[in-house]
Amino acid sequence: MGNSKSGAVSKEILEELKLNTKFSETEIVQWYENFKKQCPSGRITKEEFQNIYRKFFPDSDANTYAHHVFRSFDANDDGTLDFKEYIIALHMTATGKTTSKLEWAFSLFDVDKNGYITKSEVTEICTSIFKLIPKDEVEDLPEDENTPEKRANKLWKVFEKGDDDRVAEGEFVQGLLDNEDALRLIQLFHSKA
Ligand SMILES: [Ca+2]
Ligand SMILES: [Ca+2]
Repeated sequence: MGNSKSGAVSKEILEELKLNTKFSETEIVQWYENFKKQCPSGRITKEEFQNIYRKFFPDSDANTYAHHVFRSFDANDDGTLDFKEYIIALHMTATGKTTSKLEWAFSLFDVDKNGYITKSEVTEICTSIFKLIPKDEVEDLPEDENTPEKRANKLWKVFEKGDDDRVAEGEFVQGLLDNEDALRLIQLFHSKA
């Protein structure tokens, strides 16, 4: 009794997570226990992550989208998600305020991680989001949203930029905060995942 278990979350990570998220110590410890149960190695690989998404989206192709989400969560680019990356991701996507969600969305859309979003990056992510929509639901989409290109065009219009321009994080967040229609186009992933 009283001995700290080697499997427990480290003090250092605990302090950092308390600082960077709104989760309490008890919550973080609980998340950690769940995480260790589901993932004894302490790291989630991209394949494991894609498997989780496949379960959430059994009627569609979630692989490309999961690939991009994984990239946006893998802060240190080592090809796995550790507990810290996992919990920060969870915080941003599940309980974050709209602004922090949009900051995360920016990193999702910034495919090459250069700090700007181009129209081709918007098209790439819109295509991966589109693949999440089950085929029989695609038929019911409004005329101006029924292809990835149309959705990308609609989203890009929000920023009032030319096709060869680029969008910085502040412009991205502000543009979407002011536009519920565009917000809806990128929020599909919050409905189920
Ligand atoms: Ca990592
Ligand atoms: Ca970029």
